[in-house]
Amino acid sequence: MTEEIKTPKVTRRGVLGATATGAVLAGTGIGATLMTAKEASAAAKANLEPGELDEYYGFWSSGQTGELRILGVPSMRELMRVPVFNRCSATGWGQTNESLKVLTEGLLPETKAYLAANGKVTYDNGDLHHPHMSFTDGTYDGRFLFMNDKANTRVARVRCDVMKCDKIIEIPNAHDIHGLRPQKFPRTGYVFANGEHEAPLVNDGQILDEPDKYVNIFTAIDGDTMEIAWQVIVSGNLDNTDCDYQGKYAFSTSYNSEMGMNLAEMTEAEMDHVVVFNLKEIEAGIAAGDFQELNGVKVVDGRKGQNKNYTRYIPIPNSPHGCNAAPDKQHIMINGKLSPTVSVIDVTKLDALFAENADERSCIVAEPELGLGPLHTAFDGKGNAFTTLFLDSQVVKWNIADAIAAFGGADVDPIKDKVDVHYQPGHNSTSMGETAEADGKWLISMNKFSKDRFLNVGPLKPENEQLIDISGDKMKVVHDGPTFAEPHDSIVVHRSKVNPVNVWNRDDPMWEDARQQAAADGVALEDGADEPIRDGNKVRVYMTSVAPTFSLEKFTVKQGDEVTIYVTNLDDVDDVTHGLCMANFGIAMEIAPQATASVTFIADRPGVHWFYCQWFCHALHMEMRGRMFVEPRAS
Ligand code: K7E
Ligand code: CUA
Repeated sequence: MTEEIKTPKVTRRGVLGATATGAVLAGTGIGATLMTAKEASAAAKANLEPGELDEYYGFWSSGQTGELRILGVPSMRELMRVPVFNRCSATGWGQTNESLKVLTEGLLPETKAYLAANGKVTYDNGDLHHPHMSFTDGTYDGRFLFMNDKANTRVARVRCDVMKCDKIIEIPNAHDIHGLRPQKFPRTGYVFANGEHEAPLVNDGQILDEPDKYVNIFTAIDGDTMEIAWQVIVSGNLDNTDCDYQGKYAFSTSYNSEMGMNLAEMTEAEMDHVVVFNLKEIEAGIAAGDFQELNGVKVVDGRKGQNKNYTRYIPIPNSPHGCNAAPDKQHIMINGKLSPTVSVIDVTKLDALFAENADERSCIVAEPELGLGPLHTAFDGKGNAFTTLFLDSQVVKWNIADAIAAFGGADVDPIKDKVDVHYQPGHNSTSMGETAEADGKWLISMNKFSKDRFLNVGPLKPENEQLIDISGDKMKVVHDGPTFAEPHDSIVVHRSKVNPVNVWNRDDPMWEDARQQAAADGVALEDGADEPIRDGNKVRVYMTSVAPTFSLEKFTVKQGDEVTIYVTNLDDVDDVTHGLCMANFGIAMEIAPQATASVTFIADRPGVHWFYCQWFCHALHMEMRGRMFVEPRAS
């Protein structure tokens, strides 16, 4: 394939004649550096004109829906849904061979056996809470997005060049991955993942009511290979996590330091803790052989009382939840949840905890009382922090330096502003706020309830996300945005950091299996084959598509054949995506420009069956169809 195909000269947007300059600039990634005077002056303008492009990408979780969503910020327009842990009818995610490879290759053997016993090859649900981008030197680098699945103990990666998931791994030993963050410095590097729910270390049905034999596991994954680097056994459970800007420490909150098995036991103690992980010490311990190997993973023991330098436990009131590193590269906020406080850790005081066994609380430099139910904190890069108050239904803006001064006895109120949100906020996020380049323009408040804010759609209500202008002294709610279940978290990334392609590269590894099978069959995917290729009762059909036709108007197979259809989309103009839907066979998939996709099924239905293109592609899109003829089984 030629270079021309990889960088099409004609964009559909250009053809349609809509503000083509902006599109071309954004598409090349130059847009951000060549921001117009209008953009620069409108620091906090939420309403975009039709055709205007957003300044930021928002990458959103979807909780129990299991997908990643992409929004434009500040318009809050939903731009894309990227299926990850879920099944997707539109794209064929969970059905195409390419997606099934991603969804199955990282599963543990016992999971595959469990699924097979239930007639499945993979899970079709997930609970995606925390999407975060890879870092280089303390800021986003536009390579990958990483995200957790609390429902089935997995971690996934999405490629930012094509915005498709390319890796999913199941985490052994741990249970129910919740908190997840990529290493900020020097790069990602590690992806840290918290197992939230306690279980016996060897969970084979021998142990139930012996809580002292239950553990929780902290996992470091290599973000480049998506292999597990190491794990740490901890005391107490693990909730949210973050890491510093030095590449030295990671942090995880624990709301169940009690290791309780019911609500009363879990909330019994006034103080819980945050675990500090010493990355260099853990690496050194593993190099020195101080680990046990469990399910193929090197696991070190970082529990309390081990007299090891892998971990320290900082007492925190009371069932802490969110864990957020400030862009000043010095402070980590631990959000108190049942305590009205946020505890501020100074990372420069952590070395003494490990080297000199200093008192664990000596690294706490502020603990401002902010209101009821602090869950998560975001930052503006100007020394202020923004904390969600779940019970108060508010966001509170407070000054970090003032909070430290007040903790030292100065008579200063760190709280600068409070704003009502609707209703009950969980996470919040600010523009570039979890990087060293926090720019203090926008805050998203992700609220768990919308109640009366939108037209009533029945007992199940949408959630509500609110866009808040934080560019001035006072916060200003400027937009309500209903969303479906359930956005826990988001990141707001300047568009200069992300530069997806418009058209797939034919060399992409995503369909390597198809490429190899075609080569073995003596077929080039780009040419297709005039006749199905028979291999016992397996039949392979190689088609191409060019709007508005498939290369085959008909093909014949036998009842009971295992049929694999490969479609290679030869169109190379952006946005000319085709589909293949095999009517009454439950088969549908998306094939974007220059991509190959494939799907396999048993053709156990004799007769004429139409396949059609289900992605609108042309004025003659309805005519883009063909016939599969299934000859009846000889009786
Ligand atoms: Cu919803 Cu990040 Cu899972 Cu807090 S977590 S609210
Ligand atoms: Cu091709 Cu619609």
